[in-house]
Amino acid sequence: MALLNILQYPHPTLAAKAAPVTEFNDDLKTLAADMLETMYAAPGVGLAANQVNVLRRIVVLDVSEDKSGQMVLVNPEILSSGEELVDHEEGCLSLKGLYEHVKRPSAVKVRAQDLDGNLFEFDAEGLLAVCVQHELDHLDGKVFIDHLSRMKKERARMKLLKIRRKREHEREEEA
Ligand code: GNR
Ligand code: NI
Repeated sequence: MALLNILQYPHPTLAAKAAPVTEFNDDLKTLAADMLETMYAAPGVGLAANQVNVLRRIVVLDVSEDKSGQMVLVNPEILSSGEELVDHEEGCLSLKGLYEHVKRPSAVKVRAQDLDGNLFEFDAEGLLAVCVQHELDHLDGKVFIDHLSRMKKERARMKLLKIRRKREHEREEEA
């Protein structure tokens, strides 16, 4: 098991499209285990392979409060989305410290493969639905602020720079 480095926006890998997984081998299982460990350590409720510099369609998730809900989605797809939209405040391990409201369908039907390549489907709502959509966006090179209007996105980018400057300053004070 190993902790992986989480890329920070705007790293180019975060803007790239991940390719489908075609080989369900031990490397894939190791990567998924490392991604879960990295997600829990962060801590976060989801992680997409792009965020650890791997351009393959792999997502790990756990929206439970006691680490009991871990999921690995390989080649995930949204089969259908509900009509209703909900507004949820999102954060991202690749835009640390930034939180913005994003509107998305409140429910989605998902199809994915497991680590052995077996297909499965599930219905997601609530935080799981938000998270699944957030992670699938990553696989297509999209981050949550890409859902904002140009003006709000620009403001969010400025906020992020400010957060990073403040962090850097605090780190200097400590040293
Ligand atoms: O840990 C995370 N929390 C979160 C909160 C609201 C909406 C989406 C997320 S996903 C995020 C982890 C992450 O960056 N996954 O890509
Ligand atoms: Ni994210």
